[in-house]
Amino acid sequence: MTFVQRLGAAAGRIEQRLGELLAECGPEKGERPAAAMQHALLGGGKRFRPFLVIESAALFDVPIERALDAGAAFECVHCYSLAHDDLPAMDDDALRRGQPTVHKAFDEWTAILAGDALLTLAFEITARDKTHADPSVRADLTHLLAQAAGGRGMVLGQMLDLAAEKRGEPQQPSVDHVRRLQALKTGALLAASCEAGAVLGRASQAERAAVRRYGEDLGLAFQIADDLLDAEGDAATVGKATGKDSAAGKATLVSLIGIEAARRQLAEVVQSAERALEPFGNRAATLIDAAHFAANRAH
Ligand code: GRG
Repeated sequence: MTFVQRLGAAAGRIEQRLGELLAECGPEKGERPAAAMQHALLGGGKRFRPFLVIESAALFDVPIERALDAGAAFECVHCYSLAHDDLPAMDDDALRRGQPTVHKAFDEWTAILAGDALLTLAFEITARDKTHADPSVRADLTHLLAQAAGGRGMVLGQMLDLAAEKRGEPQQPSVDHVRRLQALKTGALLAASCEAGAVLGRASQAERAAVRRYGEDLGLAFQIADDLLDAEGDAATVGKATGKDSAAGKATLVSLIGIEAARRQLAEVVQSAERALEPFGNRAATLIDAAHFAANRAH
């Protein structure tokens, strides 16, 4: 099986489980938030974060069935962040995953509430005993996800991004500033997804730290690839508007150091991700493929 086939097969399982979890824990069918949450959560997306949870857990012999719910929780947070990011007050997008964004398909207040409900659903899932039999593992997962999503993680990254775009702060963003912003906005959830697999597998501290380091490099690679796609990709392939960063005068790694240097940095972080997984030998082959996929993706 190629990497893309493996990702696609996992995405099918994840999609199915997300639908089941929405039915089990989400609002009653027919209620307005249910339809909007479904729009935000189902029918598209690479499901890369749950895939990372599943594959990191597999390093520690955790079968996919025992990693699906934790992965689904990470995807709920990711989909909430996309629904909110697309709002007019934030990035103002009409297209996501080749479909109308949630506020275009419904309206703004519904998109805000559906996002809120998805974020909350994520923590309901990590707290459920179906997610893991051991309450200390559930508490660890909940803590990890909250830290990655919150005011020291993704929300702070989004805040820095919007402050730069809408308030011109800081006036001359440095490469370090952009890297920190991106590590928080995109990297925090990706790194935590990898770490969650180690939590599910009750990995040692050293193993957990190695998987985390891999996840941080992967997050950087993912974001540099996103900047390159925005600079070079076309909307039909990427599934959302491109060229937005330069149109908004946004500082990205690409705008600060140029396409060629960004490509070199991308290759370096992929190598660093590979090094982090050396202790796992051949068992880490799929995660190494995942780092290459994140770096070379076309959407
Ligand atoms: C609203 C608190 C809050 C945060 C939003 C995730 C995010 C933060 C903004 C999304 C903007 C963006 C395009 C970020 C770049 C990287 C990224 C997260 C891309 C989308 O993730 P993919 O490619 O999407 O995994 P799919 O559709 O495959 O799930």
